[in-house]
Amino acid sequence: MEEQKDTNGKLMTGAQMVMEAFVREGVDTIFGLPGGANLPLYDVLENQGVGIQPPPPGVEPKAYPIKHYLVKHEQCAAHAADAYARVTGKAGVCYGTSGPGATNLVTGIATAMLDSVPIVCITGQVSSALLGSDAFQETDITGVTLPITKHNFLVNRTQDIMPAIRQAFYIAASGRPGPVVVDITKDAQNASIDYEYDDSAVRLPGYRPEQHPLPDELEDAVEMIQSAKRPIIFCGHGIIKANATAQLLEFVHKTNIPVAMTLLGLGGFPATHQRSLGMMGMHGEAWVNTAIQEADLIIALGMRFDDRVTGNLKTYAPNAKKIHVELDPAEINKNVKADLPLLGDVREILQLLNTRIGRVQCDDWVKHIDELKGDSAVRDIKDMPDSGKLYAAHVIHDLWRFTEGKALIVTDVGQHQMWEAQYYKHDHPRKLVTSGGLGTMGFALPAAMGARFACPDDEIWVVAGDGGFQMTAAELATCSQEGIKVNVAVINNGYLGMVRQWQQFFYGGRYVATPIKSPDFVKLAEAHDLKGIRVTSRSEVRVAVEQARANKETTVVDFRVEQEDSVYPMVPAGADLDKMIRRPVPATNPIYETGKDD
Ligand SMILES: Cc1ncc(C[n+]2csc(CCOP(=O)(O)OP(=O)(O)O)c2C)c(N)n1
Repeated sequence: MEEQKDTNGKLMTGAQMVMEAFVREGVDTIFGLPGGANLPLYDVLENQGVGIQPPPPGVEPKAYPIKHYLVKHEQCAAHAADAYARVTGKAGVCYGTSGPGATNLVTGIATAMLDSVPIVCITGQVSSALLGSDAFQETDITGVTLPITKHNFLVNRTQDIMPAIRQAFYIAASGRPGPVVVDITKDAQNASIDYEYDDSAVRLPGYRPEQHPLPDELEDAVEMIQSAKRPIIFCGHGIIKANATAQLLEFVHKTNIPVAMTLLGLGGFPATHQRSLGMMGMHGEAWVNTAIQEADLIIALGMRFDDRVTGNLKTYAPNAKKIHVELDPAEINKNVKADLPLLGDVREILQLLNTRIGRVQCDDWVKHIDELKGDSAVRDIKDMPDSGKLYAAHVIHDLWRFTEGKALIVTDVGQHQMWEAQYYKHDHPRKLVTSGGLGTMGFALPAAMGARFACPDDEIWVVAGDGGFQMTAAELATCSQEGIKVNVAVINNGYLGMVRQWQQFFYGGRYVATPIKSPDFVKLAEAHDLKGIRVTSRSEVRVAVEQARANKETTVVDFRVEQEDSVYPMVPAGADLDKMIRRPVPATNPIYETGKDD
């Protein structure tokens, strides 16, 4: 390609353009791993920051004000970018080289897609002359990621780089957010051209991310809400994404309607609020699921009626009219028929409703739900006397107490994830990072690294199972190399616990391929120049938490918990929502042994 001058009289390469676009998009952190096809993008990171945008005061003129963090596996780069986005609300960025680098990103991309998280993944691609020739490390990554991205681009001309990246950030973050891949051929990264930055608003014909409800629909909603006798509000992930917690609180204070949360909605409404009912669904609170089946109105805010939330659709909330507030038209009537869809930004819609709404006469209903709690407290394992045994619920409950509910928790996937949801009471949004939709084991540790850079002042705890932790435990080396401080609580039960639980309940207790042997996690931490602590009884939990907090380096706490405990309640997959398997009451439960109280 013919070389030309840029607007400052300097040549600009495609790789420099990527960085220039990043600076303008406010990118400060990239997670990735280099290879042949993205080397120009790496070289420019530290050596050629001399583009059209001068660096801010105090920054070396030859370096861009962007820090790259080297991971051990590209999947982890995508998870780190994902968590960065979940806690900041702005797009996270990751890099992978062509071929295996790009395909390693796939699980992270799918995780972000299922939870509507904005990430921009830049992959290196073989040079354009080699495209389609099965060149070394060539993979059609735009083809591979088509169903798991909101959009993707293959860029093989330098002049197309800047527009593609600007569009990628716009698409990733606007409307219902999601991941975008920009695959850039190596020759496009290397070539230099003259370029004038176009800072006009990105316009994409046919893409209309904004929706607004009609005034008539709002009036209908007010009427339905005002005349309800047994209403429930559902707080979904959309509340957190739209930063609508304050508007939801106002709505609840005005109407007095109780609120149930989805897993990803936890923290969108304060867990300790008087009107908070807790989580719904497969491992939701028993009284919540029962109340949903008895409700006469559901006001669903920014959620998508996932099968883990509804159970059997045929019998789901049979008496309830449904108002579904949602940004993505594709979600309306997808799983559950909406009597009144309100399309638009949930924050804006709540603001509009708040100007029209008043108190709803549902005191009897609130009292009834309280009664539904019935014997739940006596079944609650956290309230049992200390029998000398350590239960996962104890660990999470104590972690909540000792961190005063203020830590940012990043979970993996499995039983521990559900116990976290039940026992760590989140009062603030963006303080729980968890893979809800895809349920990706291995997510937690790399995601915690991303959260670390997004929230340097937060106390961060990974809560992971012994199975999932081992999937990405190599990132302990990244924590060590990059000086990343997080605390890791491994809920070590010697099993792929959630699958073991399914085998116990539904496969006659035949534990095929679920018992697992793990390394000594204390030694594993020490092998990475990090700290490790082992805990085998409840009385040791406090000291371990305090020590981990005090250590400067990442600390792994190996909590050796009861091996065959299960998460209750449980709605078997596809069963009616109120047909739950309950934790046996203590006297009849063989796993309890009475011991002296502490
Ligand atoms: C990548 C991936 N593979 C398989 C699964 C299926 N799966 C869901 S939970 C689970 C067990 C998790 O075990 P562990 O990490 O030890 O956590 P625990 O359930 O014991 O808390 C498995 C295998 C998954 N969610 N993700």
